[in-house]
Amino acid sequence: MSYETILVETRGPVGLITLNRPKALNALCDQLVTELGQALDDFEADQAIGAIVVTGSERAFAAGADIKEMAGFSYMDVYNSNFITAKWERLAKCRKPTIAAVAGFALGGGCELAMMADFILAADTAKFGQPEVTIGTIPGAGGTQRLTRFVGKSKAMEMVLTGRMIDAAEAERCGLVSRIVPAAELVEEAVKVATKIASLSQPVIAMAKEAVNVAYESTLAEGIRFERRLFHSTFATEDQKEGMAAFAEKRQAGWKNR
Ligand code: CO8
Repeated sequence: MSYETILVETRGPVGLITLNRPKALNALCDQLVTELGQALDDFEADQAIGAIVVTGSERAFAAGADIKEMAGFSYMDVYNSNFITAKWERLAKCRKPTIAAVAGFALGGGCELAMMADFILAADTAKFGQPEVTIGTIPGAGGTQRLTRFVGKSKAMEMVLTGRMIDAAEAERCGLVSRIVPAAELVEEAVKVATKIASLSQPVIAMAKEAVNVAYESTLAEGIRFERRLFHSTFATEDQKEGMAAFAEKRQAGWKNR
């Protein structure tokens, strides 16, 4: 499939999607979000792909929703079209592991998109912010919810109410990103981490991801119960037998993804 606003490639078992609207700092126009969703659908359906990396340019992961595109929308336009519909949430719905590799600006919808990935690897140049209030609106793709869960109420409130950007170091301190790497190594490092994940048992990885995500949507007791059920389920897989046998026999496991 050919795309106009993203670049799509595979690096071994990793699907790599690069947001590519350089003149608009990768602003998330409707076409880009549609194309991103299609590329994610394709990688999800491809059994050879075990993990997905989404990245942008050195200057910007994405500077938000496309302000010029949405500026003239009326209430009825956005209500009737359910603007920010399910397709904006596509990344959050992936079953395969996803990494956002962020350099430069990740603002508004760009920050929200990065937070939809399983984790964020940040370049030392990364800048995160929810500046929507400075243009007369509020975060609309999970910013008030996911950011608050990641960084806590106080910092989320300050960021959402003032639009202040935080740099990579502050983002790491407050738990928004998993770690920081030099900008020149960002994509290679993200692909390396994704390759490591993709080299493991895909169904077991999917269960681990599902269990962590439940921590955001349930009580501790429910989450622990859910985790235990999935943990027990791994003992029904061939890969649990293979992984533990390989450990005992001091050899590499040969995963069957079953
Ligand atoms: N939308 C459209 N165009 C943009 C956007 C954007 N969000 N951001 C930058 N651009 C364009 C600029 O208009 C400019 O285009 P042109 O050359 O034609 O004038 C080009 O990109 C380069 O930008 P600047 O000249 O402004 O570059 P600077 O380095 O001076 O500034 C900034 C960089 C600080 C990032 C600045 O561009 C900026 O403040 N951008 C807007 C950031 C913002 O407010 N983002 C929030 C948007 S609202 C939002 O995201 C709501 C979320 C709703 C859900 C989305 C679901 C994913």
